[in-house]
Amino acid sequence: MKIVSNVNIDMPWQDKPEDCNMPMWRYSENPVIKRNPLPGVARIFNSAVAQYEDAFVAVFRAELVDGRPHIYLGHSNDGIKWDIDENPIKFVDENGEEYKPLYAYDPRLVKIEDEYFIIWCGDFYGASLGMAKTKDFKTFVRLENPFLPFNRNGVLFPRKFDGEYLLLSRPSDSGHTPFGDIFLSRSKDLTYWGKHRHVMGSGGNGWWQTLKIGGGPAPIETSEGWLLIYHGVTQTCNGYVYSIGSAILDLEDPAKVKYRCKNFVMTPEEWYEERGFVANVLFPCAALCDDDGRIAIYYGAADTYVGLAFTTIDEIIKYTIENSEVVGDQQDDGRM
Ligand code: BMA
Repeated sequence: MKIVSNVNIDMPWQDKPEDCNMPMWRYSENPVIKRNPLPGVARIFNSAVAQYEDAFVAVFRAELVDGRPHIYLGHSNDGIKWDIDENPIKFVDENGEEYKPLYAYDPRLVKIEDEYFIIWCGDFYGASLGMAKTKDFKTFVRLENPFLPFNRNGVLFPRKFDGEYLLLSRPSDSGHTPFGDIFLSRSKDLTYWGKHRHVMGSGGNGWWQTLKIGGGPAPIETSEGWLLIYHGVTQTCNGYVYSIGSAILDLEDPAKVKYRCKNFVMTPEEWYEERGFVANVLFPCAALCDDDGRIAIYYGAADTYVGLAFTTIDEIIKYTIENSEVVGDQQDDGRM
């Protein structure tokens, strides 16, 4: 299996424990970011990591002591111990004027050619996608909002397709959204987005994802297709439960689902996933992968902590294919 890696330095890793019978396993020292990580910040979770030069950078969703989320920058040599800036990232607009999001959460961080893009959910008269780019992690240029409200879970593909950027998103409402499918949109200039396609819906036979789904880390390119790690939500009498799932999208046309795992690959089990500000939430936002096919996933746990989980490309692709059930995803006729 070939993989397009995004890391060429040592990255966090632990081999699969012998007693683990799932395709993804947790870091034994989780959570990697604990409560009250810096003055004025109560919790960090749902955050993204990437290699920058010979180390790692992170964009953290930091929930302040007034309850509002903002994005903070962090640096780390090993991807585990983090130096986190004391203040939120300062954005400028394309004219160099300061731009301060009212709030910003659930950032993804994606490198495309020599630029890094941060995509988050912010306020544009309701929950909407925000986007910024940087080359040096010093100047962050905020771009136009890609879509009208309401939308969440914006995830760029790590390369262009015939000169076009591809963005996954999940149209939503402005609250706790009891529905939601993943869509794909294209843009030549990161300003005007179109050629929208439906990728996959909630539901199917996997009961863990019946309510809504949303993209997670930037998809990983493999010879089998694009590995999409995402979150799926089910509703219980005690509230929503967020698990992690996997699918493989067509390499040339990622709006087509080749395989979709009917089982979750990870679901809340540990104390830091079941107990916190919002219990029972696993929210993956980033995946590091090296040339050996090792994958390290950063996920938010219970809207309170950052956790790390591992898999390998062979393991997760095999599990996804063996347990695949593509249900109701390819019914585009007369709808596009
Ligand atoms: C979603 C988002 C996530 C959060 C999740 C569970 O709607 O707001 O940031 O982790 O709810 O509370």
